[in-house]
Amino acid sequence: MPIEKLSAQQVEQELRVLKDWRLQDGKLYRCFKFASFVEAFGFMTRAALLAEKMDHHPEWSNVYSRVDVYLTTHDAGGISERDFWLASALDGLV
Ligand code: H2B
Repeated sequence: MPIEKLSAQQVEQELRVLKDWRLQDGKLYRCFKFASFVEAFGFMTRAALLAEKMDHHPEWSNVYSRVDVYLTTHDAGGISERDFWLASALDGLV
């Protein structure tokens, strides 16, 4: 069963629950800030293992203690439920 892109209204509704996330450039976006590079990298390590388990991977960049995460589903050509699953799972890691 192919994963489906969510409608703009569905995305808006889901975003009401995930307070720290917003839409940016058609992707789900959150900036994670940590106390140090090591903490940021620890988060990225845990996130990478989780992403691999879920077979859904983040687009991200790291500068020192900051990790910018962008989620989208290439297979669906937009944001899907999988992005929201990963977003809440990432929230659970901090
Ligand atoms: N991650 C993300 N973020 N979007 C995808 O569409 C996606 C993925 N697809 N991880 C998966 C892997 C797919 O490319 C592989 C072949 O399962």
